[in-house]
Amino acid sequence: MERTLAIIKPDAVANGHAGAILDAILKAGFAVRAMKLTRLTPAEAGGFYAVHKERPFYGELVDFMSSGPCIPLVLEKSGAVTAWRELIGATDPAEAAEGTIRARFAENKGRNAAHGSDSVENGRLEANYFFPESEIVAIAG
Ligand code: FUP
Repeated sequence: MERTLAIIKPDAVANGHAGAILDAILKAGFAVRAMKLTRLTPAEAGGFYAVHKERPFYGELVDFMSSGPCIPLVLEKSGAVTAWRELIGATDPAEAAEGTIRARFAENKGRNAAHGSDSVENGRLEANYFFPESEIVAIAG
């Protein structure tokens, strides 16, 4: 089954939106195969976003992602990567479609409520950045 990594980011946790975002995840038919509350160290946040290392917003992004607890989740369903990115909406909430998680809950382009993997390959790699296979729970079989 296709897998993606979601993160309910520190802004959404701090603002009390984690429950509503989890509800949207379940209503959209994703299977939650792993989930935890964690506070990333700057090194963990920096490693996760290493692809953006040279970008001007990298320092701010690492500071934000390590500023408070977040909730990484491994989600599965057919077409999970695209389905989750559609549900969270555009990076900038001002451009996110109505009803999407970022339109509903994000503060701005940097503090934007949720993360979603951008490819099937990254979905698997990012899931394993937070969860070893032994912590990704088998649901059936
Ligand atoms: P997305 O795939 O929608 O999460 O967006 P990107 O991979 O382009 O960016 C990753 C994160 O970097 C965003 F969620 C927020 C942050 N970012 C900024 O702070 N400013 C920008 O201009 C672009 C991204």
